[in-house]
Amino acid sequence: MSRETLMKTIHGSTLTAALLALCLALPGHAARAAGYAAGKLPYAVTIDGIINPYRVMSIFVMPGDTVDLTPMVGSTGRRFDLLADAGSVSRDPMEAFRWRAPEEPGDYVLRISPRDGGPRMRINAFVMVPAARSVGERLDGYLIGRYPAKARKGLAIYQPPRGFVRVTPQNAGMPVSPHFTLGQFLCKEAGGFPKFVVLRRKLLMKLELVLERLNAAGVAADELTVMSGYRTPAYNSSLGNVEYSRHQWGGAADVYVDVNPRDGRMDDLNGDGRVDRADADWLYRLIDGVTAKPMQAGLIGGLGQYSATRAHGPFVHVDVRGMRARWGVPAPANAMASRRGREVASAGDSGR
Ligand SMILES: [Ca+2]
Ligand SMILES: [Ca+2]
Repeated sequence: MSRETLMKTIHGSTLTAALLALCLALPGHAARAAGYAAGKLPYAVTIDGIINPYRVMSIFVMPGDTVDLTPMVGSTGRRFDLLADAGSVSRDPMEAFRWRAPEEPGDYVLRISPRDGGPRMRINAFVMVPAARSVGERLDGYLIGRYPAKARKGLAIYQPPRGFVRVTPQNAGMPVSPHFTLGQFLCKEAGGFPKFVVLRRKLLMKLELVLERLNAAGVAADELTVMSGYRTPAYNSSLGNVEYSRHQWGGAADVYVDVNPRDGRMDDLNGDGRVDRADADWLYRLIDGVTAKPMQAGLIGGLGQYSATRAHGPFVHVDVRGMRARWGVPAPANAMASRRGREVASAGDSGR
């Protein structure tokens, strides 16, 4: 793919003082374990309405899509530049940038930099290959399978994806957020490159929040192990999993903490000398409150907890389906959970 360098520079500035207040209210100032940094900048940028405080973030768009990027500078008067290595950039009357993605699928880079110096924000822009290019159940030879013909409850989040991110050995290691790489979310289906993945920015933001919360709780972890991220419908079906698993829409991850010792299994998070369901319970409870603040309301979703089996250690499922769902609720929380019976009961048909 040609990489004609098209550098567009336009300055942006301002929003309201109210937005700045929101920006300053972002979490990240709690005590953290040594060696971990949340990867946040001293400013934030709203990307299509979602506030991003991270030094690196990703957007997943279709060819020709437009994305609005608005630095949140409040009354500080700071001005910013946006440089894109492809596509076109304009500035709207609200002093926000609008980037139009190129027609050619691929991965591109946007950089937002304060004019008065300071660290830049890097946004990796993945222009997806349209699903319409599929031949049968395959895209460029890679088996995707068939998405459910009917969206669950008619919800838009269950419509088949419009496109897929092409993953090669060259871009699999690309960071998609400060502590996660694109390749971590690949489907576990065997086979060679190119592969394709669907991933949602909200999931990355939620996983970063979880990592931050872990460190605030004294667990010195600079990564989460993603046991399962994206699943193609073909792979999901081969697992015998529920038809509408959020993994198929790139909005779910099964994760555990494996840094001490790094042995391929969950760590002893609750410090009782054993690795078992109680550690998944511990992680579940930590994640349960991660979207409690109004700021994080956009990241709500499902949370489920799983015991170890012969095939895997204990882990926790996290997703950003946009509504609350809970399953595998830890025992001491059951009394509270039964009072929210409908939520727990409804999780069964929409879990994993
Ligand atoms: Ca471990
Ligand atoms: Ca334990």
